Amino acid sequence: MTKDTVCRLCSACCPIQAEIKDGRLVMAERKSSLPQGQVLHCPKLKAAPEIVYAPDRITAPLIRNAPSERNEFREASWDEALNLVASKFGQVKKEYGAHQVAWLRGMAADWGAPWDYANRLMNAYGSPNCIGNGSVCHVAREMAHNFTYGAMTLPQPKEAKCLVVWGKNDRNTAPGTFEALLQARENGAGLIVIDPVKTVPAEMADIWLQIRPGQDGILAMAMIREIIENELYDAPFVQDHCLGFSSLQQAAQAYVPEQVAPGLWLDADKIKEAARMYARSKPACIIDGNGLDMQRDTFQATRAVCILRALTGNLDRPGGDFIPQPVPARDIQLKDRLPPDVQPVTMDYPLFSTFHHNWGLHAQSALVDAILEEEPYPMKMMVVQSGNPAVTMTDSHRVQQALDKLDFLVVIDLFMTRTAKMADVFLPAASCFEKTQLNRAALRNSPVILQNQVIDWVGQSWPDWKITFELGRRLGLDKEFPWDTAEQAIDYQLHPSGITVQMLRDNPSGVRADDLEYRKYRTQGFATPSGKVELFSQRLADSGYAPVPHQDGKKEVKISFAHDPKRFDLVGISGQRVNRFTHTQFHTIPSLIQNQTQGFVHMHTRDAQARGIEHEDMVRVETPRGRLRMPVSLSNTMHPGSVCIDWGWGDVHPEANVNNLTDDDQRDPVTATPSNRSFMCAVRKDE
Ligand SMILES: Nc1nc2c(c(=O)[nH]1)N[C@H]1C(S)=C(S)[C@@H](COP(=O)(O)OP(=O)(O)OC[C@H]3O[C@@H](n4cnc5c(=O)[nH]c(N)nc54)[C@H](O)[C@@H]3O)O[C@H]1N2
Ligand SMILES: Nc1nc2c(c(=O)[nH]1)N[C@H]1C(S)=C(S)[C@@H](COP(=O)(O)OP(=O)(O)OC[C@H]3O[C@@H](n4cnc5c(=O)[nH]c(N)nc54)[C@H](O)[C@@H]3O)O[C@H]1N2
Ligand code: SF4
Ligand SMILES: [Mo]
Repeated sequence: MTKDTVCRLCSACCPIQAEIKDGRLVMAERKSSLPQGQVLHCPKLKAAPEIVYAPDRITAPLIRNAPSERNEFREASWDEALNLVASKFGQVKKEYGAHQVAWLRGMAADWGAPWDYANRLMNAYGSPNCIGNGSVCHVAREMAHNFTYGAMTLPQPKEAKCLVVWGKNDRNTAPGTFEALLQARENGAGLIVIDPVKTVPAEMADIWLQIRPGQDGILAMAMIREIIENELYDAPFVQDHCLGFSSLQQAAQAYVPEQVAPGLWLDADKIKEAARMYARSKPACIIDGNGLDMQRDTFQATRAVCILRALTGNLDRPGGDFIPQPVPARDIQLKDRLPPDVQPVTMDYPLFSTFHHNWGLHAQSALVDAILEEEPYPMKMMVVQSGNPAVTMTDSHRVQQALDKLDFLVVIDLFMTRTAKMADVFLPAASCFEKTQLNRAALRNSPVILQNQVIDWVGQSWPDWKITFELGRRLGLDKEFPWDTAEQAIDYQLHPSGITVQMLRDNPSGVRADDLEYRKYRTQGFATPSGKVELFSQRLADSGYAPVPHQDGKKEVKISFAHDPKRFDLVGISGQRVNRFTHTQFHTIPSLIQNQTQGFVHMHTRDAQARGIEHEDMVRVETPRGRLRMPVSLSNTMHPGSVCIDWGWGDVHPEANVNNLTDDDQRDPVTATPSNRSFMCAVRKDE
């Protein structure tokens, strides 16, 4: 039997068809508008049955044997495990206050309804500390879009005449978008790729800017300057719909391509050519990605990229960058239930913590601060849901110290991760194929596509919604969690839209809440305080941040450990994602590891020779924070002076964790983003 659903093995949320035989998942395939031979297949999806039925998957609740015995568990019933967790929630609330319990969310259970349920539970219980990991993912980028034109745009590559791919590799991370890019290329669209690594999109590009890592804001400012100087901007749009053009023009003056090019490792002519090509091709869209995230100036750099979209008049036009049409839904987070006097631990990042009504709090580093430094108050207990912070959060050593310091740790996951090994209670979650769920991609923009349960829960595992609802009821929140099924909860949330689960099941390719509409700003303005695109932001100025990006005229962004260039002489890049893995996941799945047992440090031949390193030699990479060991792969995909380190091996190989190297002291002042992505490091042969 074939069933329609959405895959959530990574955040691309591809619509798929699952083949079910005797109640078991046997195969799954992405749906695509392309003819069979051209469809981009996903190895993770192909391995779905292996993942779902993996022998090392944990499918029963576990309780740690004794406080001193880490990673020693006994199986328990759901009743016993949940009652224990609920009693700890009660105890901490009574002795210290509810705010000393945190709920930390990774990305795997999605940021739509499952995120709302976790927030609902914590808000009703009385803790403001439900925290996501978006400061190192796209939430920081989303805030920059928001502060510029009120929403995060969706690029429309299919109809575009020119595509700018800025720090994104959809070939590996979002196959649907990559297919659209291929189609646009076939229709003759130009392609500009901005990436320090020669990726597949970079190889296909008309112009590839192999930028020095972490310097994207400077490049964007140079492109802005080139566009303004040559009057290539959309003057009527700027005049009617943008605020602060003269401030922008003034700030951009400092970024003369000839002057900034050497620091960017680029040719001035190529920068100018890219700026002109983008500005002259109408319509054009910018596909921005995680290469802009995890940088110390992520907010201002992304603002500068967003401003390019506005200057060229490409906002909310077909083939440009679409302002989404969110589906009308109930806000079910119950934020109004929080006691007004307790601040969240993320209070030092007030704009980031409040920029969106239900995105919640994503300055995850602040949680580690609170645990270790007990400021603004200590943290006694934490629930980690669908994340592996011991490996994926910045400066792993520090994070592990923090996890260790907690009185009580609950982990909701499918596998015994390095984080889970530290747990007092492990609650086994069902995989994405075992649950019906409303994802953020569906809520953020029409059409709504349902993630559908296609197989039964494996073993005694439960879907995240059920774990949250049952825990809520044990905390006395029966009224807040009246639902027995995911369907009831989704119907309640979607009520304002008139869309029901049944309608979504009847229409697996999605249901629209309203008609598609472009250039909505003509009647509605932009969702900013001024109603215009804010090239200059008074809100930022009022909070002491630069109202125009890079207005200080500095021609270099200092990345981590740049203070000691003699000792740390190479730029380390936390590797691009490969299509076989999602972060730390799947590194034990045989068909995905393909006999590879570890990651590689990708290094230019010139840098290797200078250090007496040969292909596959074992090397040590060091920063002031720590070190990792991996073999080298000699590669001309890198610029000399930079090394790309494979990401995600840290769960199976603790000594191969990129976050052993990263630094959480220096953060983007607006979004608390540390530079997990790029940092200075030293590489030498490991004798
Ligand atoms: N140095 C460096 N650091 C990074 C990154 C990087 O590129 N370099 N990337 C950053 C980014 S963008 C992100 S988003 C984060 C990701 O950080 P995490 O969210 O911590 O990433 P994962 O390793 O994917 O961990 C997800 C966990 O959820 C479990 N899981 C899978 N499905 C489900 C489910 O349905 N329910 C539950 N309860 N659990 C589930 C998986 O088994 C896995 O253990 O890492 C960030 N950190
Ligand atoms: N297969 C797979 N798919 C995934 C995930 C996964 O782990 N595996 N994770 C999901 C998640 S949570 C996310 S956030 C997305 C991320 O998806 P993408 O945004 O595509 O993320 P990456 O591939 O990490 O990085 C994109 C590109 O940025 C480049 N880059 C690195 N440093 C810089 C820089 O300083 N400047 C510029 N301009 N580019 C730079 C990298 O070389 C890389 O090619 O993918 C999602 N999809
Ligand atoms: S890219 Fe692959 S793993 Fe990610 S959602 Fe799509 S099919 Fe699933
Ligand atoms: Mo992410």
